[in-house]
Amino acid sequence: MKELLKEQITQHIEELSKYTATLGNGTTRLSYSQEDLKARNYLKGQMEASGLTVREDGFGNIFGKLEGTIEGAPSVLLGSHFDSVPNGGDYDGPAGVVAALEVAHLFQKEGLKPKYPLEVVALVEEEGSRFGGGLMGSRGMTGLLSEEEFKGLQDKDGVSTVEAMKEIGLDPTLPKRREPGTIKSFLELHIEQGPILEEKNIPIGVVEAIVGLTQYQVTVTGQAGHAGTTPMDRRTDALLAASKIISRLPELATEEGNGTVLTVGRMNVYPNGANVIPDKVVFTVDIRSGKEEHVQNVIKNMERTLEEHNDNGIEIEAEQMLYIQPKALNQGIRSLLKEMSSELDTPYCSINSGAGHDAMVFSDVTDVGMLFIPSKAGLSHCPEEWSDARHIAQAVQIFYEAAKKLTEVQS
Ligand code: HGY
Ligand code: MN
Ligand code: MN
Repeated sequence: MKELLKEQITQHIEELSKYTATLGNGTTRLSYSQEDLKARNYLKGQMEASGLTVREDGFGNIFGKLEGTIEGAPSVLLGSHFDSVPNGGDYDGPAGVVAALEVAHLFQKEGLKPKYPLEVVALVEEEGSRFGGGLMGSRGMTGLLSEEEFKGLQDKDGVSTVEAMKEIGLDPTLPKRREPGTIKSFLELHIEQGPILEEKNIPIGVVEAIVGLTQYQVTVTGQAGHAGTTPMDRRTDALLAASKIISRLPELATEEGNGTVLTVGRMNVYPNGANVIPDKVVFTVDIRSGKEEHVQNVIKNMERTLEEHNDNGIEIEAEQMLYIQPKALNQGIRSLLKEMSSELDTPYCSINSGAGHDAMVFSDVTDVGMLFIPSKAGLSHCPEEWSDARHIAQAVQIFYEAAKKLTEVQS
């Protein structure tokens, strides 16, 4: 079974990797893009082929459901996201969606009759690459993102979520928020995106906790001017001010210590002309730590740093796009995943997540379990990202055994 499963997984990943706006230079699959639509149609086809009832919600999240024998019972939900960062890898998100597809396929092949429904989900906009913030599909489902906030989101060209959905034929009027009582548990496979499992040569990580994270969008405003005729002492240069701020921010995380990290990952300069003094700079600040107090401290010190530079005509605004506390995952499911790994003679270890995941959002409303598999050279969010289909197959088998218990398959 393993070899066939591995082949099937490889095929899924290869097919999904074609749906990118940057073929040959990593996966760029933004939410509600043409690449999203192609991946969406593929995933829906695979769900239907496994006998699942397929639907989409008002965010464009895709669900494939195998009904249970208990009428109206909550689902055991498995899945991950299928959007990407710009020029990202083939596995961040899709590894988890593909694993969920294959668990459902095994349920169909074995003719299993679960008491509780088994449901596969492919989530949108986890990365926030198009509309900012991130974890949009799962936050929308759980009510962490309101309908108004969702409708107010726009991409860098001013296209709203609702307009973008309609452009690929999605219906934003479909039900959005999912009643918490309709999810019995949530399982997510994800690539580790770090070096630990590979260095330990262990195929499976059982995730114990996920870091807390926040993301800000900072706007620095100055005055545009002519690069040649404006004396140096008469400038209000937004890019110069932003550069001074950005050079200081990473030190705030280093000074906080305890594994706290800070990243300025995206920056736009306006009007972006070589002979024009910039009048506006917009950049992002991503702060994470295992303990909430460290995130809070860095936020406080960042705000103080911004205040210090808010002078001489420079104006600074900081908008919080996302804030999620650190999350410990469900003890019962962690134990179940360890037990199933042992029964399958699959080596595993406990691990914490430095990356954010939809699992951390669902942990507010249901019991959540998460498995990691090794990332080659610990690389992710880049075209070099790679994981072994054999490890995905091992995770599928663990989830398959766990899902049989969680859905209370009738023997
Ligand atoms: O940013 C993250 O941790 C995830 O890849 N969205
Ligand atoms: Mn991811
Ligand atoms: Mn990611």
